[in-house]
Amino acid sequence: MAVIDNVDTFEKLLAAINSTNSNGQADEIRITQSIVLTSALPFIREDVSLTIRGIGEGITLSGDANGNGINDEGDVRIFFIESGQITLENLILTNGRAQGGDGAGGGAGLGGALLIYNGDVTVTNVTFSNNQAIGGNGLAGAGRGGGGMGGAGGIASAAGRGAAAALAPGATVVQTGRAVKKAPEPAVP
Ligand SMILES: [Ca+2]
Ligand SMILES: [Ca+2]
Repeated sequence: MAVIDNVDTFEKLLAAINSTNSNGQADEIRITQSIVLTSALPFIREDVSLTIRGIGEGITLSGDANGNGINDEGDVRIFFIESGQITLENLILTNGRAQGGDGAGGGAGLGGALLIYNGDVTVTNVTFSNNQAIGGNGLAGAGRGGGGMGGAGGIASAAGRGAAAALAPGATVVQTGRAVKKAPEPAVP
């Protein structure tokens, strides 16, 4: 098992995900400082199992990529889980943003903090706060695509489009411990 300790910057977190994804081992990434993502992280395509754990109280991962302290355009989703047995533990996920693509009808914005495309995900003692999922802009004023629907306070059910988290059909998630919305997560119709 590979343990990557003292992850305290965005660059280290990015490198840790890239190195654990395909190393043939079960891994643990230990985050020791709160981190603001400056761009989207790599997809998690873990080959065995991976635990991402905050060490200590109040370890926060923020999607506030443009660094202005609010959740707005230019911010990013925090985790995209494509595969693997994944555990997220002792973390606060905040200011994550999923923005659907623009175009005819507009794309759905899925899972502001956490999008689980596939895999088995366990979420333990994780707080979701101030995340948004926003549909893209449609053509000719047709309006926005589906976004921010359902599950604003936690993890949406299959095919949900939750502001905090969304699961694709077939993905599974187990949630234990704290998972509390701290601030309103506006849904954009
Ligand atoms: Ca691995
Ligand atoms: Ca921002």
